[in-house]
Amino acid sequence: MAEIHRSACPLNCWDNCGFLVTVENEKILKIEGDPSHPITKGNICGRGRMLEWRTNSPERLVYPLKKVNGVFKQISWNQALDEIAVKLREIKEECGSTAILHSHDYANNGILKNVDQRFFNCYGGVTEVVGSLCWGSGIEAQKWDFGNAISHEPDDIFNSRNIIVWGRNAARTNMHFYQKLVEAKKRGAKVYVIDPIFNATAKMADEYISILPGMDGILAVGIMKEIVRLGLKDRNFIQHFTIGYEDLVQLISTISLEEISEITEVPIDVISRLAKVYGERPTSTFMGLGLQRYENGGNTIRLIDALVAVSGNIGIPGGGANYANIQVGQSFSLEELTLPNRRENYRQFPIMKQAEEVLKTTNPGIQMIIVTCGNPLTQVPDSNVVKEAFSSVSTLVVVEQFMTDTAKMADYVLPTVTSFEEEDLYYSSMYHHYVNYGPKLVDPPGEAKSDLWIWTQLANRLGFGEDFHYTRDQWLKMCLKTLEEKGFILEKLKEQYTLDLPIKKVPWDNQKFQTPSGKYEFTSNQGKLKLSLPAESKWSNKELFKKYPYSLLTIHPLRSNHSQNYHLLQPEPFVKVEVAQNIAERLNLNEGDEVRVWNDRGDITGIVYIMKKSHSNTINIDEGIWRKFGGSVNSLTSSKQSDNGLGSTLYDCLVNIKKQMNCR
Ligand SMILES: Nc1nc2c(c(=O)[nH]1)N[C@H]1C(S)=C(S)[C@@H](COP(=O)(O)OP(=O)(O)OC[C@H]3O[C@@H](n4cnc5c(=O)[nH]c(N)nc54)[C@H](O)[C@@H]3O)O[C@H]1N2
Ligand SMILES: Nc1nc2c(c(=O)[nH]1)N[C@H]1C(S)=C(S)[C@@H](COP(=O)(O)OP(=O)(O)OC[C@H]3O[C@@H](n4cnc5c(=O)[nH]c(N)nc54)[C@H](O)[C@@H]3O)O[C@H]1N2
Ligand code: SF4
Ligand SMILES: [Mo]
Repeated sequence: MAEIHRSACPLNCWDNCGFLVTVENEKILKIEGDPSHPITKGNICGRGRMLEWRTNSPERLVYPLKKVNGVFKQISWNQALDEIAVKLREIKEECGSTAILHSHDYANNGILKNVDQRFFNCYGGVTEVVGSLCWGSGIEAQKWDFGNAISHEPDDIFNSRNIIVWGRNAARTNMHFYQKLVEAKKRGAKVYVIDPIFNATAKMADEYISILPGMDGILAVGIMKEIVRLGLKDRNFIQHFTIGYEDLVQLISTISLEEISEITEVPIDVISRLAKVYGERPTSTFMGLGLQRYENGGNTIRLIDALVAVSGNIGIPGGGANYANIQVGQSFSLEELTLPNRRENYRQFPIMKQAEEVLKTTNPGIQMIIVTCGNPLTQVPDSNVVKEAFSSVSTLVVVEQFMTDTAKMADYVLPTVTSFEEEDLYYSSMYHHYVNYGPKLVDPPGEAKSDLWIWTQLANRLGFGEDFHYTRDQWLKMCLKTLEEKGFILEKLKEQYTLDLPIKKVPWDNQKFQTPSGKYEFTSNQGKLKLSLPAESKWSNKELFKKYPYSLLTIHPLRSNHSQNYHLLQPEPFVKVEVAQNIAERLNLNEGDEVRVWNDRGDITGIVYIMKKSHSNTINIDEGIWRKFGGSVNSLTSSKQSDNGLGSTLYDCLVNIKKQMNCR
């Protein structure tokens, strides 16, 4: 008989939805939204529904595999784990433990997914990846300005008079925020979307502002100039709760509104109108992560934060510089779980530069890469270099559910479970403050095992098994240690399936910031605000712009979470090259034409679609597509780091495009 169980979405996403999962005869039949979830209220997206297929797919990896003479052979778990353990022991003895690179991302929001870090720390410490392809420069920027990157609770949007959606593709990537936007608009709020692409969120907005990619910080300067000129600044907030305002005043005097309009390609009257919108408090700003994947990304977020501060929209209901909500992740006792003090030695590579570092670093050189919760061959920038680096090491181990581009390159592939096959807690530090519980609902197919089981088995073989001998409840309680003191207990979460964390709902309402000065810092110890440009633009690199006159964005796909769903889609996916109308006109491109897009790093071919209202000279190819379907688009992107060091510059990318001759 079919039974319906409550559960949760494990995907790396803003929304962290509650699920109702139908199970019959030990099989997942259907995934729907849980109407009782306080935020996600029964609505989920196709990526969530497709987890049924991710679990039941005949393409699932179900046995450990070893590559012998270029061909994968099924082996036993004992053989796989024994051989990997021997290598780990030998490498540590001969070269030191940092000759191992742990390459990972955050493909699964389960808290126990962090146990891999405990394993590597207890092993002695390895080479770790630091920074983030995703949101790194924005988080760092908000830490400089506010001391932390935290957002208003979702329903606070109903207190806003105006809502600015700045570089967040809400209708596609953050559906419950989008639903709240629609509701807020119905209740009378005005919605403004600033984005180079006229996306589905722009369609519902009161006004769409199109901008040259990477120039948002300069636009924020223009808006601040107008706020000051029109006498709309919040004198009281600036005087009592901030430092460094004089530096900001000096900075905005170095550029004219005409210059700003020319650089950003936003008309002066629009800039002026936005100043009035900010002055008409409360105005909330919802920044997306698209904004900061540029070399100037940190400074861009800082200038937008400054705009929110100058206009007096910080610490008030309906306001806020909403970017991420890392107080969610910070609530857990992750150090209890990961044991960073157990490292005897460690080394760090910036995540975007991991491949270059593998190729050039010595003493010790990387002897082995272990990949968890990531698909670096498609997701890490400059993927031709990633391929070279990952083929250069003697042993590549990939823990996976499917034969991805990265898994294909591995020497050992270890099959892991999906979220319905193990128990975990799911949280996302991107949007809301609820944690969800996901019980184990079915057994895994074949010999697939949980990541936790794999680390435990390897730890047993390497002599630190006692650090892994806990029950699931004990593991989960370990993560909740500090929260339990505040009455947030596992038993209650298991009973209710979702609980809200005891965290700030309107950040900075007491005007006490977590910065060194305790104030909002226009000027931080880390540096002053600047007028900075992306690395690849007509204003910053004229030579490059002559060769490559178009900006390439590679935004998140509608129907896939990064690379996780492409192989499950019908009809089979292909590379869609979306071009601005002016490019189509200039190059005489029609929808359906095959084109080649290239730069010095690589090239890709795909089929033309025309974006009728988007910013001139902009191209988009959604990220995540596998090699067998024509990817990866990351063969074009740059591995440069952002200005504050922790972020990627994935969207800071100039390319050229050409119609392919039909030689068939
Ligand atoms: N469907 C779907 N949803 C997802 C994901 C997914 O893969 N698929 N991934 C999840 C993850 S991990 C993340 S990080 C989030 C990301 O969520 P978002 O931040 O919404 O996603 P992005 O695709 O990075 O792009 C956001 C928007 O930024 C715009 N943009 C790019 N450059 C600029 C610029 O210079 N200025 C301005 N103003 N806008 C710019 C893009 O055109 C796009 O509309 O989405 C999550 N949700
Ligand atoms: N060009 C371009 N590149 C991008 C981006 C972009 O906007 N443009 N976005 C960047 C962003 S925001 C992000 S967050 C990254 C995401 O990069 P990744 O996290 O690497 O991408 P995913 O495709 O989500 O997942 C990687 C793999 O993890 C596996 N996996 C899922 N669950 C588990 C599990 O429980 N255990 C293990 N061991 N594996 C599991 C999946 O099968 C999948 O193959 O990509 C970045 N790359
Ligand atoms: S991918 Fe995001 S929106 Fe879709 S079901 Fe999962 S958490 Fe919800
Ligand atoms: Mo991300």
